[in-house]
Amino acid sequence: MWESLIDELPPDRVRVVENGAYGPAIALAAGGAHATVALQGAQLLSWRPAHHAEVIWLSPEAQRVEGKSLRGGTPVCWPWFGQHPEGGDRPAHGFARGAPWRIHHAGADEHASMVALSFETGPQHAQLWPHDAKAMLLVTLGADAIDLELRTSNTGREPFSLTQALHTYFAVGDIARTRVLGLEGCNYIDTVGPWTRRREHGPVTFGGEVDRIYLATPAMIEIDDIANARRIAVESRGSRSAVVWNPWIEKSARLGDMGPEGYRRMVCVETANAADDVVTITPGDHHVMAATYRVRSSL
Ligand code: TA6
Repeated sequence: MWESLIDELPPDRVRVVENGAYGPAIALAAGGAHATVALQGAQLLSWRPAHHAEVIWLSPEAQRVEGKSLRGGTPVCWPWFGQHPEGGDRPAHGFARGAPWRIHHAGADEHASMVALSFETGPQHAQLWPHDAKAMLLVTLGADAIDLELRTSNTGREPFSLTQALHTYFAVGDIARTRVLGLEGCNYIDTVGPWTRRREHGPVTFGGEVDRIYLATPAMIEIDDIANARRIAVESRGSRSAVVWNPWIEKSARLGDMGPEGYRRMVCVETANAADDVVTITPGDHHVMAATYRVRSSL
């Protein structure tokens, strides 16, 4: 994979597209697969592998708001997941997901197309999170898989703690006919109502709001999208926690941007460093958390 400036690459493989609703984005293509990543928040908006339908869910009511992530896709929760431990008026899921990211480099070879987007903390973030850090999201698209690699570098003089998530909304045919496999035996924090630690005994199924942080998770988790007769594999690196979320009816109504019955067509399975799974990065060091997604027919 050679690195280059985007305008030196074949435009059918990597190109900047101006999307009215979502702002400037990078369109990637490789081997019959297509993906789109918005520059705002480095948010994956779409991924269609060769021979499969769209895998990423984006709300029909997603609206671009400066400083906010769109509803759906893969919001990059960084440099914290959920509510900041010190509370206050800090935004949920950190400040990188709504911020402008820059194109750092891009590349294409006979197998894959990729783009690297970068984000650096600055004085405007000091009140929220007083650390010097750089985040790089590397999106690599092949014919049958997409890899999201989130690299955090400590560019300051003090160690810092980080929690984060690739908060991916996956498109499913019907949440009531969807299961998440691979979490059997894991402990989790149930955050619906008073936070309670429980143990998972079987496939995760959905008959109401589900919002759980699974701990000591395996590298491989699968979404059984029964209605679409497909399995979506979520293979993680640098992560020992995963979030499974579906807002169901009432929370969807409170969120207000899920679209009519949108909750039925999505499930979040998030590769994370969250809750007990906190990362500490010393000056000059870095940490990589990544997820590779693949789809296969389950017929
Ligand atoms: O990852 C699950 C979660 O933390 C839910 O509790 C819900 O808040 C969701 O993220 C979406 O958060 P957002 O701030 O994007 O509305």
